[in-house]
Amino acid sequence: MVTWLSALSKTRNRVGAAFSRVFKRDQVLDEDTLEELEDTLLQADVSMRLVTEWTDQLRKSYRGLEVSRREIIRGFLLRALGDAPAFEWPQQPAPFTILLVGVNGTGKTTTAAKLAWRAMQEGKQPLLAATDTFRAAGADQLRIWAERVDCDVVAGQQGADAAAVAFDALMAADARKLDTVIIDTAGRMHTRQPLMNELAKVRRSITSRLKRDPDATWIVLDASMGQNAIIQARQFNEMVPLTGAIITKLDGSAKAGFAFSVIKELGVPIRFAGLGEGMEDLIPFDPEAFVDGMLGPEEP
Ligand SMILES: Nc1nc2c(ncn2[C@@H]2O[C@H](COP(=O)(O)OP(=O)(O)OP(=O)(O)O)[C@@H](O)[C@H]2O)c(=O)[nH]1
Ligand SMILES: [Mg+2]
Repeated sequence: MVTWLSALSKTRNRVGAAFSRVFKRDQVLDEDTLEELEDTLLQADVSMRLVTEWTDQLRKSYRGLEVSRREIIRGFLLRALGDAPAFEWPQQPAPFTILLVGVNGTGKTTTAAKLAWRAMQEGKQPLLAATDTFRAAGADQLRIWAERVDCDVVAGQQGADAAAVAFDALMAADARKLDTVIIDTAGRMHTRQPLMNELAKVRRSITSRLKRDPDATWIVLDASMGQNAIIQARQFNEMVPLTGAIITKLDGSAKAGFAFSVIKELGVPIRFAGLGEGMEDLIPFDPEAFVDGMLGPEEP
């Protein structure tokens, strides 16, 4: 199993040197050090607004002081990740229905299967729904993963109406008394209006069957996209109101700093994070582990 510390090594390598210079207790916090910190945070895809906010606070309060700054910065970062309680698989309503959306290749299909596996670890009985009917391979890929996690799957034929497949899956969940439905959707560019309309239709179909909106609509964001992911997410949010995000491929990215923008600028909690390709590498988002992974272990 991949750890936060190893998954975040690329981001940490990028920002580590600047952080460690800021943290040195015996050195006065001078303007050069602060500017270097600013630059490296920007390189890690923390937004300009947040970087300026943090360094301004450091400048105002701590310049020239010989204080332990690690805890101060750790505090900024943790506060920026908000105080949303960790996700817990709810008992009600049933079937708890998760709609996964996002641009092409971000990790939706594998994430759907990994979520099903997680749900099963929590004693849930999930059903996977493959509504990626654009390509035959879309459904096949989910079927293979579903087999691996030993989870039922409802899949549409190639070319079938994605909204109808979602509807059928919810009916099947009722018939089989399954308590959780995880709906994979085809990847789509946020700029392609017909495809975005189709996604809105999938959501409407879920709403009409459940008589309520999907219980979770999570956008799957690829960490290597950095700030671009925020632009995509805003467009998705217009068509299908998002209630959370999943960040995948943190292990391959040096731009993990965009996670702060997901919470601060998009205003949705990060529910899970992908730290690797294994089944167990999709784990509940843990703000403290994330921040410590970014800062690295405390130096003696
Ligand atoms: N290293 C790493 N790879 C991941 C992670 N999550 C997904 N992947 C890989 O990303 C690739 C794409 O994943 P898919 O699940 O097929 O992505 P998708 O969003 O369903 O793609 P489309 O359906 O084409 O839009 C696969 O090779 C996954 O194994 C992760 O957290 N870390
Ligand atoms: Mg897919």
